[in-house]
Amino acid sequence: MKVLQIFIVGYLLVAAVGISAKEHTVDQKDKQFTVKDIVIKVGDIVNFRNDDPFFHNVYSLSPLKIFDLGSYPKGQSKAVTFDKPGEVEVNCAIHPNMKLKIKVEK
Ligand SMILES: [Cu+2]
Repeated sequence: MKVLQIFIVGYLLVAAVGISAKEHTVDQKDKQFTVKDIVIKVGDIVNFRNDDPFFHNVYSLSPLKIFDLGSYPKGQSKAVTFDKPGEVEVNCAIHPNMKLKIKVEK
């Protein structure tokens, strides 16, 4: 009986974690991010996919999440996990007009 209880608790924990972390995809297309604003939850992953026939270099200097994905070509995607609540502005080092705001909610 004890074994069954441990099994059920373990299953519920795995299920809870699985539900809480979502994946989102933001494309880079025609020198723009395909969305200007996105609202996600803490722990979510955003995939930045290049859909243009030239390079993009997605980065952020926002204190909440500083990252630089480097430049990568069409068809490639890089993922970032957002682990704290707040706001992040994402830009492209090659195309200064590209802007994306990510709101990370608790
Ligand atoms: Cu770009």
